[in-house]
Amino acid sequence: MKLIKNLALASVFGLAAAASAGAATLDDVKAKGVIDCGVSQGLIGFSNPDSNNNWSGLDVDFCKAVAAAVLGDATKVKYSPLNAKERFTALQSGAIDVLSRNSTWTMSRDTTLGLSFAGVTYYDGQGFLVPSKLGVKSALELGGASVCTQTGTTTELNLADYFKANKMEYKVVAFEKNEEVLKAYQEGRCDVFTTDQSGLYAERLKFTNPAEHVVLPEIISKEPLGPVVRQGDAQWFNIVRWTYFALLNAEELGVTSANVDQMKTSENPEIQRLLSVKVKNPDGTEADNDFGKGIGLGPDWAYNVIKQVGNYGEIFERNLGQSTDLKIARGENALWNQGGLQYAPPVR
Ligand SMILES: N[C@@H](CCC(=O)N[C@@H](CS)C(=O)NCC(=O)O)C(=O)O
Repeated sequence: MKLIKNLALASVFGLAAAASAGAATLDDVKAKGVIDCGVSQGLIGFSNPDSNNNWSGLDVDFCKAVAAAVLGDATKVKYSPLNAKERFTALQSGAIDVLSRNSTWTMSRDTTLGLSFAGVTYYDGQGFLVPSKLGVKSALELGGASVCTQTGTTTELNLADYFKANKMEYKVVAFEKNEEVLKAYQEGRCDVFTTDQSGLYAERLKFTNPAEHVVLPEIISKEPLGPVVRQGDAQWFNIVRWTYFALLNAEELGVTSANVDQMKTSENPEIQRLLSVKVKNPDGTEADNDFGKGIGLGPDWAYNVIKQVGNYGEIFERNLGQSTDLKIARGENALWNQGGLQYAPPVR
């Protein structure tokens, strides 16, 4: 209800509503005791509800991590399922506090919507899914194909670029709702389904016979997916950004949900700073090592995140890794010192 009201408001007042909703998100969140987090309408591994409306996924765990950092309780999240088209308006209007919904960081989204991307929680790229019976082995064989996709996404734009660059004709079959896209593809109303590669693997799991569909080898774009906040609230931006960095630093330092209590006695100064462990200075005075203050949070901000949600590696494995149906390799999402791109500045 609130969402619908706010969406209507946003369309009336446009960016004026965005500006007024821009400041002091931390105070709002503390006052209401919950974080309103925008997620997808259902994408396995990223944000997906079960039959009891319990949400899970990497994007959901990120909402939980922010709630743990800010409110000390990862369960204090209200999920707003949003389709691709409505997601940014929901954030602009103030209906949600953070958008954590497989959203690609692009220049126009970052600079013209009154919004800011806080990091890249998942490096992705766009791919194609086709029925195996078509015998297609490469995207370069797709000339003349009809392609199913969702409106309001980077997907439709990359599709146009790719076919143009390769001088191939194609027909778009686009829908606002993901379920309509999937239905059309499964009913054979298009030859190809295209989206972020992680999305292809996730959606294929919903099909009656997943093995009858293949993901083609080409990756046609960069899709850096990450959380988004309103522009103009530097403190909230820093909270969201440093929650993400805390997840990465915890993994790099070997701090996990299972060992974080023991880690409080670690002699490693980087771990001491991450967990705000008080230490003695050489002159005998005490350093509080409290970096939470800089983002308006308590000293346990990162401890609560790690204890309740785990580090980035734990989140990845739980939602996307080898123990899940998706079985996605860490690849570009490995830490920088393990051959990947995930890199966080230090806490100091
Ligand atoms: N990363 C792309 C695509 C994101 C996207 O919306 N993908 C679709 C297809 S997998 C999706 O997640 N749909 C789920 C939904 O609408 O709830 C973007 O930011 O535009």
